[in-house]
Amino acid sequence: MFTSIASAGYFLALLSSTALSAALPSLSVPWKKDGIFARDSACSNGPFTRSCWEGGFSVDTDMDVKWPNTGKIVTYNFEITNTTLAPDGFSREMLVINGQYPGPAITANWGDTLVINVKNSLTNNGTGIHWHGIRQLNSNPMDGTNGITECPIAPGQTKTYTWHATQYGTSWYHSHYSVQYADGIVGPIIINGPATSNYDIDLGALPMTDWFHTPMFTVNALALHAGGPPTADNVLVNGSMTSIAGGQYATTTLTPGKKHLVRFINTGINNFLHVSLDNHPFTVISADFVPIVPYTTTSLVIAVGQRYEVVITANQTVGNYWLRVGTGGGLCDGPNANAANIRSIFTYVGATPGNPTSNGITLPSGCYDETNIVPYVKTTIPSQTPKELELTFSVTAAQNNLVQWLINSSAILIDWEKPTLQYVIDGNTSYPTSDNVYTVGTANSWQYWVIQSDASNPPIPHPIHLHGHDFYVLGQAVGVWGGDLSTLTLNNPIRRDTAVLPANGYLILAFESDNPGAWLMHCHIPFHISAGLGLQFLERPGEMLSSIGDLSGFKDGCESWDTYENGIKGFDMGDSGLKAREISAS
Ligand SMILES: *[C@@H]1O[C@H](CO)[C@@H](O)[C@H](O)[C@H]1NC(C)=O
Ligand SMILES: *[C@@H]1O[C@H](CO)[C@@H](O)[C@H](O)[C@H]1NC(C)=O
Ligand SMILES: *[C@@H]1O[C@H](CO)[C@@H](O)[C@H](O)[C@H]1NC(C)=O
Ligand SMILES: *[C@@H]1O[C@H](CO)[C@@H](O)[C@H](O)[C@H]1NC(C)=O
Ligand SMILES: *[C@@H]1O[C@H](CO)[C@@H](O)[C@H](O)[C@H]1NC(C)=O
Ligand SMILES: *[C@@H]1O[C@H](CO)[C@@H](O)[C@H](O)[C@H]1NC(C)=O
Ligand SMILES: [Cu+2]
Repeated sequence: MFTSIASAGYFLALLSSTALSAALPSLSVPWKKDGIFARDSACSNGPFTRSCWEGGFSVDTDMDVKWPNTGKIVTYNFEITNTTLAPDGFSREMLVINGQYPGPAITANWGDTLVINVKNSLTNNGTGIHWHGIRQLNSNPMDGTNGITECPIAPGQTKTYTWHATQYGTSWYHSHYSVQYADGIVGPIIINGPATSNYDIDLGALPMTDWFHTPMFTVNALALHAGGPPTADNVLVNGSMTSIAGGQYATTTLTPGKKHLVRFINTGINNFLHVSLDNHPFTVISADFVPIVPYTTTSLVIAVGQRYEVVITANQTVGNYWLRVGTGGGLCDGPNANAANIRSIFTYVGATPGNPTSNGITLPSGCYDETNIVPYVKTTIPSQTPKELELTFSVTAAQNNLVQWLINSSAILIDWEKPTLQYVIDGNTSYPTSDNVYTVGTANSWQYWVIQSDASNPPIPHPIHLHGHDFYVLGQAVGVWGGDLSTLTLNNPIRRDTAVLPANGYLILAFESDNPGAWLMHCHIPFHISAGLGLQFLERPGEMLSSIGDLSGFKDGCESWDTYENGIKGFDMGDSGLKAREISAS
C-alpha cells in the first residue's frame, strides 16, 4: 500500500532539500515538541508496528515541524453536477461530485501531493472545495474559501487545487459556497500514516450527517428569519438510512478476531452526533488530525466538523450488531424527526444477513466535546493574556426578523467578487468592516484569543473551526472567563481544528502564526456562519505574496466569476456567502 523508500538515503536527500530545511524547527524555541527524531528510520508500518511509518517518520514526529515529501502526486478529477438521489429512500434534488453521494474518498499517503481538478457543471451556482483541517502551509489560495482565498468557480469552469499532505489521519472536504455542502458536496479525506494503537484492517471512513429532504438553500433562507432551528428529517450514516420512503442501513463488515480501524466524521449541518456499537467498545486513537493517547469508551460525541479514529476488536459472537447514533437531543443542537431510529449494521464475516437483535447502551445526549483527549506528541506553550472576541446575537424586526450572529458587533458578510487575497495583491488595507478581518502576527509568535458568548445569546454551543492551523484549547467552559491566566491549560492542551464553544460560555484558543494567509475561523453550523458567525485572521499579510505561490489561477478564477456574476441581473448571494449573506432589502 505504501511506496517503500530506501529509508536512509531518502532521509538524507530530504534533509538537504530546501523545503524540509525551511520546515525544520529551531530547537532552541522552548515550546517545540518532544520526540522529533525519536524513532529508528528502519522501523516501518505494519499491523503490529502502527506507531512506525517510514523514512524516519513515526507517530512521534511532530507534524507541525516535520513531514515526509514522497514526491508522489495523487490526482482526482471531480465534476460537480445537479442530480436526483434518494440516500434514505426519499428522492430529492442534490448537488454531488461525480454523480455519487458521499463524494469519492480522497486517499493518499502522508507526504504525498494532492492535485484535484474541480469542474463546476452546475447551471445556477458557483462552487469551491475546502479541504477541512488541511494545513495548506504556504498554499493559502488552495484553501477553497470563496470570498476569502478565491472567487467561486463559475459554471463551466475548472479549478485545480494542489496541496501537500503534511498531516495524516482522517478528514473531509466540502463546498464552502454558501450552504451548498449540505445538499451533497462532501466526501472523506484519508491520509495514511502511523497510529497510536495497532490494528489489522482499515475499514475506511464513516461519514455521518443530519439530513433534510428540502434543498438547503430553501431551508436556510427560512432559517435566517426564523425564531429557532429547522427540524431535520433524518441522519445519514455513510450516505444511507431508512425512512418512511424506504432506504436501507449502511453495512460494515468485521472479520472475527481482528482489530478494525474506523474513521468517524461528522459531516453534518446542525446535529451533534453520539455514537456507540453494541457490545464493542471503541479505543479512540485520533481526534481531528491529531494522534492521541488511546482511551476506551462505549460512546463518543462528535460535533459538526470533528473526526475520531477508533479501533474496534471483533471479539464477540459471530453475528450482526447495531451501530447506534443519536443527536445532541434537539435543545442544544436542533430537532431531528428521526433521531430515535438512527442505526447502521456491523456484521461479522460468517453471520446470517439480517437486522441485528443486539442490545446496547442508552446513548447520552447533549452538545459538548470529548474530554479525554491527550495529544500523543506533547506541547507546552507559554502563558499570555488572550484578546477578546465577543459573540452576540440579534434579531432585526425591520428586516423581517433577520437573525444574525455577530463578532464584536459585526456579522461576517464577504464579497465573492473581491476576496481578501485581492486586497493583499492590491496592497489595500481598507477592508470592509463586515469582512471581519483581524490582522495577526509577526512570524512564529503565539496568538491567543478568547471567544466569549454573551449571556443573553440563545443557549446553544457552536463548533468553532479554524482554517490553516490546528489550535490549542486553553480554556472551555460555561460562563464568563474571569481573566485568571492560572486557569489556562498550557501543559499539553488538546490540539485540533474544531472545538466546541459552550453555550453562553467561552473558548480560549491559541495558535502559532507560522502560516501566512487569510484564514477563516467560523462556526461550522451552516445556519450560523450564514448568519454571520465567522471572522478571518489575516496572518502576516506582508509576507503572503512571496510565500503563497502562483496567483495566476486566482486571477483567472476571479475573471470568470466576475463575468458570470455580472451577467446575472440582481445576483443575490442569499446569505453571508460562506455557508452563504443576507442582502438588505434595498
Ligand atoms: C438544479 O436543477 C434544478 C432543476 O432544473 C434547477 O432549478 C436548479 O437551479 C439547479 N441548481 C443548480 C445549483 O444549478
Ligand atoms: C444556488 O442554487 C440553488 C438551487 O440549487 C438556488 O436556490 C440558490 O439561489 C443558488 N444560489 C446562488 C447564490 O447561486
Ligand atoms: C462507507 O462506504 C464506503 C463506500 O461504499 C466504503 O468504502 C467504506 O468502507 C464504508 N465505511 C465503513 C466504515 O463501512
Ligand atoms: C474484547 O475486546 C475489548 C477491547 O476492545 C476488551 O475490552 C474485551 O475484554 C474483549 N472481550 C473478550 C471477550 O475478549
Ligand atoms: C472586541 O470587543 C471587546 C469588547 O468590547 C474588546 O474588549 C476587544 O478588544 C475587541 N477585540 C478586538 C480584537 O478588537
Ligand atoms: C480598497 O478597497 C476598498 C473596499 O473594497 C475600495 O473601496 C477602495 O477603492 C480600495 N482602494 C484602492 C486604492 O484600491
Ligand atoms: Cu454555531
